[in-house]
Amino acid sequence: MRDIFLRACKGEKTTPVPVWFMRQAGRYLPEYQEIRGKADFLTMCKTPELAAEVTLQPVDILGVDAAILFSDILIPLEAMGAGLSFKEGKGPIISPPVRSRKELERLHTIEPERDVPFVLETIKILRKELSERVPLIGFAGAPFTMATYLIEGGTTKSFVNIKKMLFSDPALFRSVMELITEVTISYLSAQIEAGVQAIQLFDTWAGVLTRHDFRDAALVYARRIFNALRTRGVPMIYFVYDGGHLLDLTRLAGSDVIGLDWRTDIETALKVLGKDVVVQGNLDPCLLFLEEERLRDRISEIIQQGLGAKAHIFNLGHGVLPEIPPEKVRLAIEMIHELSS
Ligand code: 1CP
Repeated sequence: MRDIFLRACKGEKTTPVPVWFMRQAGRYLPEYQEIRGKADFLTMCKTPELAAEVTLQPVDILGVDAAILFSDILIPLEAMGAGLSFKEGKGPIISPPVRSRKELERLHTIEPERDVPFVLETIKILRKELSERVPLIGFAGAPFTMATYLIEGGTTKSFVNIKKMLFSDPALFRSVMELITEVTISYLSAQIEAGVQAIQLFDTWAGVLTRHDFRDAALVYARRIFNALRTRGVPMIYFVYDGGHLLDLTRLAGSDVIGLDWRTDIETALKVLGKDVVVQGNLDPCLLFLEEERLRDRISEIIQQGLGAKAHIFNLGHGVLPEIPPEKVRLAIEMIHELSS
């Protein structure tokens, strides 16, 4: 198996640097669109053959060094008893949102084999298909990010409902977080038992918190998850989007790898994190619109900065956008391999 991704996770400087992209399976790929044209998004997530097929597409088409399970961070919320739907062009809807203890009491912990069997089946298919190729990454949303969807009822710009609960009813907020944390530990444990070889915790919205509140409302729960999973022996990645002001704190969560969004360049991040850290990132996804030579310069700059870390996994600073031409994504991956060889 091509194992440079796993070796880098463990702190080895590899030649070339491994690369995978967040949302590498998705709407920018015509091959994804073709399957998506026949099945809605949730059906794709819940049909192991389809989920496995789109997971493999970027491995076949782009030559990435790791596959990431095709699913969504919101899948466990439905398994906990929340209503989940995706409105075309509008994003996810959680109905009803959880804003009282009574609403929380309708939710429950999960038994992954019973409640999300399709995720485990997808992982088993993928491990067979990928055996001699690249490792498989599993993932979950971090508790704060999951709680934003549960409490807001969907995507939000203001985060007013979750912050209102955090500050006006901290006991209820804690109960929500404890339930999600417990669910996430059993969900990720089941993914590891089914065969994922690394895991990433996505904290997409924790960046809306001050340092003070990040510690109490996000970090403690993420740390609990990493602590619980450490003995399982798979590398763990913590990605806080828009978390430049939180970098020293994210390190305290105890993951093996720190994911960086594009706002903080690696050199600056390492001044805060120290050099004894494995970093993942962090090309601004929109830089993939650059013409080839300029893109090469920007990729090269990131690779150079990554050399200052203990090890570096190349990624985007957030997901691939649907507007990016797939040839450009493929070209970027070739360049990353070439420039780090
Ligand atoms: O085809 C479609 O219309 C669905 C688009 C789509 C896709 C391809 C959604 C809806 N989710 C996904 C897949 C997905 N989501 C993956 C698959 C693996 C891969 O990376 O290739 C992963 C890891 C996620 C994780 C995810 N979902 C996050 C965390 C990462 C991030 O992007 O910050 C979040 C926040 C979500 C929620 C979500 N899923 C989908 C939408 C439209 C949203 C809402 C985003 C928002 O609230 O703004």
